[in-house]
Amino acid sequence: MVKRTMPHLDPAEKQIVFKIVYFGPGMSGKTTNLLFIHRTLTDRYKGDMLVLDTEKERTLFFDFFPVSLGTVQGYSLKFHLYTIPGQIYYEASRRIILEGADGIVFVADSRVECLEDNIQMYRLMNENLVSHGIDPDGFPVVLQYNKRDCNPRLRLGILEKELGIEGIPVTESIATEGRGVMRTLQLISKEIINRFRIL
Ligand SMILES: Nc1nc2c(ncn2[C@@H]2O[C@H](COP(=O)(O)OP(=O)(O)OP(=O)(O)O)[C@@H](O)[C@H]2O)c(=O)[nH]1
Ligand SMILES: [Mg+2]
Repeated sequence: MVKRTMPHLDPAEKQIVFKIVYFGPGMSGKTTNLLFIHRTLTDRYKGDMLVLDTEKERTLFFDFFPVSLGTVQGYSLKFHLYTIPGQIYYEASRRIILEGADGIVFVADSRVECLEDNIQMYRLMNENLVSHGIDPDGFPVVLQYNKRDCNPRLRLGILEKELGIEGIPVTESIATEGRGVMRTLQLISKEIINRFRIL
């Protein structure tokens, strides 16, 4: 049976919480995306950022922070942003962090030598979703081609073609400069809210 994901409704607190997970291979720029978002938002919209067990730039469990995005019919809308550890042997952590996700930003590494890592991690992500009872078809995912400043780089469209996922929303970014980062967050938020409306 395919489980429907639901955001976390908290009538007592009058808030709706959506969970967004930044997924992707090791070193693709997931933590860099979150750090930029955290720096960019003013205090009114964000909570503290939690960066757990980071050693030499690698995420060993997860990064997290909450974002507030105004109110809808008296409910405050919150997004909880998480990153997963991209190193291949942290599969168990990825599985735990993905639980209850309402949407995913897949941060791909545009360097040509990363083609296989991107494909492998995307497939692992889909297997992970299925293990949580979620059908990857129709689940909100934005594909972010990060590191567009690197050369030689993957041409746009190659991952969608290799993975058979044509039609998914795509962004380009240079997370270290913040380019494309907020646009990616806007896109995934929109995807999640649109889906929530029709559920
Ligand atoms: N040139 C370039 N470097 C980037 C870009 N985004 C991130 N980086 C660099 O890539 C390295 C890895 O970035 P992280 O954000 O730590 O990668 P991650 O995806 O969180 O990696 P894990 O936690 O190991 O899964 C860092 O040195 C970043 O500065 C980019 O757009 N261009
Ligand atoms: Mg990281």
